[in-house]
Amino acid sequence: GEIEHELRNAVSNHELSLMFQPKINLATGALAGAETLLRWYNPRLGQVSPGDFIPLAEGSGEILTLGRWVLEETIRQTAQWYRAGLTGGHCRMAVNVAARQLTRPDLAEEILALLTEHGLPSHCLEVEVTESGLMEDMEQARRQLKQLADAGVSVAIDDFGTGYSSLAYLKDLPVSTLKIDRTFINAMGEHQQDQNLVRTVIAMAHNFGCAVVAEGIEAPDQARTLLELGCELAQGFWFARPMQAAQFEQICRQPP
Ligand code: G
Ligand code: G
Ligand code: MN
Ligand code: NA
Repeated sequence: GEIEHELRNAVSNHELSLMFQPKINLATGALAGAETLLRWYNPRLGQVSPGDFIPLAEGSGEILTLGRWVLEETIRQTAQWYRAGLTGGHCRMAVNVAARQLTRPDLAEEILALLTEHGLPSHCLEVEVTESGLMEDMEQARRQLKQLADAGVSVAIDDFGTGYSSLAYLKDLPVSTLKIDRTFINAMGEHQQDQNLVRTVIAMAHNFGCAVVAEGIEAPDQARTLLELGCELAQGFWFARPMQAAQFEQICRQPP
């Protein structure tokens, strides 16, 4: 299709950019980091949503080229902020890694080489993987994530709870963060059962030694409830929308 055709030249034509969505420490309100989100503007197609082009890129294999660009651009930008003293050990950048990237035998080496090249400490980076991404080739994923974690890169499970997968993988993987999917956060106000579900996920995460990020917080009462339930971190429109690098830099400059 036309989108796939145009996507093939997106990197070389400089059509990609990154947005940064802050993550907030719920107890203190301090900035804890950000998730980088890919954006694509094509002169013929206009702005194309990642919800539309990421699945196509996964199917065509182009996700490897896009994913490599996202990793390098995230690490380059974060290293620049790190050198400027804007993002310390408290501020970690999280990058989405697709299934097709996770099944590559040299993913971890590639990421660690980028960190070295740009002079960014490994603790400043987190990779976000989905449950379905893990399931594609569990053995390879385990190998790559272990190599990254051993080197100090954090591993987060994205969209947690939506994967219909067995939870057994949690005990075998070096996961440090669970991100509760926003559909559960959304439903929390309306149904007691959904609040119980979120409470249970938080307790389970803590039992595995993981921190919890609640995604898609859009209202202050959700933030209050999640703090009461022991959730550490929050990401959502109530706190901040995905923003350009220049705006994120401004936020980093503000005292907590
Ligand atoms: O930014 P937005 O909420 O529109 O993202 C829609 C979807 O695209 C989300 O599921 C998000 O995880 C995914 N996405 C955004 N940026 C990236 C990226 O750099 N890599 C991958 N693999 N997925 C991304
Ligand atoms: O699947 P992933 O968690 O990577 O998706 C991130 C996507 O979620 C981004 O596209 C971002 O724009 C979106 N997002 C972030 N915060 C909120 C929110 O509070 N509400 C909604 N509806 N979407 C959000
Ligand atoms: Mn994500
Ligand atoms: Na998510």
